[in-house]
Amino acid sequence: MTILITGGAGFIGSAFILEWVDEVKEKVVNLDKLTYAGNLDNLAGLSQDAHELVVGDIADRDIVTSLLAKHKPWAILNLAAESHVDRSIYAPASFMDTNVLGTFNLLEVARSYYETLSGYEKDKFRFLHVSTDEVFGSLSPCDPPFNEETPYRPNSPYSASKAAADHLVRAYFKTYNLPVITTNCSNNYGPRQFPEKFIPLLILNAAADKNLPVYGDGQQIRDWIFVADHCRALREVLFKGQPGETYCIGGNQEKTNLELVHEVCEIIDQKLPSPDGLSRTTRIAHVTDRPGHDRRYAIDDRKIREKLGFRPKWTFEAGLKATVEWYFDNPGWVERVQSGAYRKWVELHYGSKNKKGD
Ligand code: NAD
Ligand code: TDX
Repeated sequence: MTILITGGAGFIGSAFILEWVDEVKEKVVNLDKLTYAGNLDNLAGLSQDAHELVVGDIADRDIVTSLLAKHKPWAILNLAAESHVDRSIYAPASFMDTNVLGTFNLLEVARSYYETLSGYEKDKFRFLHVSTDEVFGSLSPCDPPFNEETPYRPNSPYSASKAAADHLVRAYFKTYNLPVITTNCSNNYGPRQFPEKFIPLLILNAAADKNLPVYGDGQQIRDWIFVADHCRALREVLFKGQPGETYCIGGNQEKTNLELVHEVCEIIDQKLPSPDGLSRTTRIAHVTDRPGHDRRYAIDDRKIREKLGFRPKWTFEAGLKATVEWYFDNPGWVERVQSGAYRKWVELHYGSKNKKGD
């Protein structure tokens, strides 16, 4: 019994694999291109019997075809993506290559593979596509949260590329009966998240007494879910979800970005008082806003609660503390991730925002 996961060296993929190996105890084949966001440190310690890494591109038809023929997985989980909104604004092309064309290639190869299956193997097969709530666009403060019926209105090249992929996935169910399921999850946080994303960026900047860059007025709202809860939801969907359906996953923990910064500062001030004795909140720097910045995301997760019995376990307070602890306890991981390439991104992105982000 084997599953094929794509993008398993990234933040969510590695969390999923570590838990899968521990709890489900089935072998995972992990197809990952190892872009700047893919990190083998995330998977250190796994045996070759439990986890087999294949370095390659989901858009490569030959690699995907040979992996399916060799391992005959009962499920494909597609997590590989270019995932950072700001990078999609600077350079959208790789988002189209991976998120749209890569997903298209996986679907095409999966369709051919599915046609070779019969009986129990055919009934069991699933293609689980991991998507985001960003495809639904932006909510006003009083709008009801997103649910599975919300129309798609993506606003960034990233969310537009994920939306395009989601539409292809849907079409492969309607047209070819490929047993696909799509999940749309809210913002994840937790250990091993690349520090271009807001929460690890805040933790590492605060710990180093650097400025804390907040886009615009900081009143944008995100619904935060701890990564372990997202991974558990994915397992539930894989085992119990209905082909052709979509499931919204959220943490039910809406926060403005400024509230979030204050909570990170409070934890770090307690853990490591700053040399000048001032609260880290004095380092908040309002910088130029992200173009097309979505104002609010929120998830109505009634469907996954009622149909699959899933509800998140982690409170935001507990998850944030555990996340801060992890970054403090893993300076080697942090040091290796903050490579030359990452420093270049910080210079390019925050340099153009009055050098406040560093
Ligand atoms: P990440 O950027 O941390 O990891 C992405 C992984 O995909 C990396 O290991 C990278 O090397 C790999 N990859 C990139 N292009 C590839 C290609 N062409 N072929 C093979 N591998 C490739 O991303 P993440 O935060 O772990 O997100 C994983 C998935 O979950 C993405 O599809 C993302 O859209 C979705 N998602 C993320 C969040 C979030 O808050 N992080 C929320 C909802 C949905
Ligand atoms: O320096 C910053 N300052 C700031 O104010 C950064 C990096 C972000 N922000 C804001 C932008 C967002 O409102 O913080 C919020 C969160 O930003 P990100 O961590 O970049 O996440 P977001 O753009 O919301 O997208 C994330 O959640 C949905 C993931 O990156 C996506 O892959 C996922 O689909």
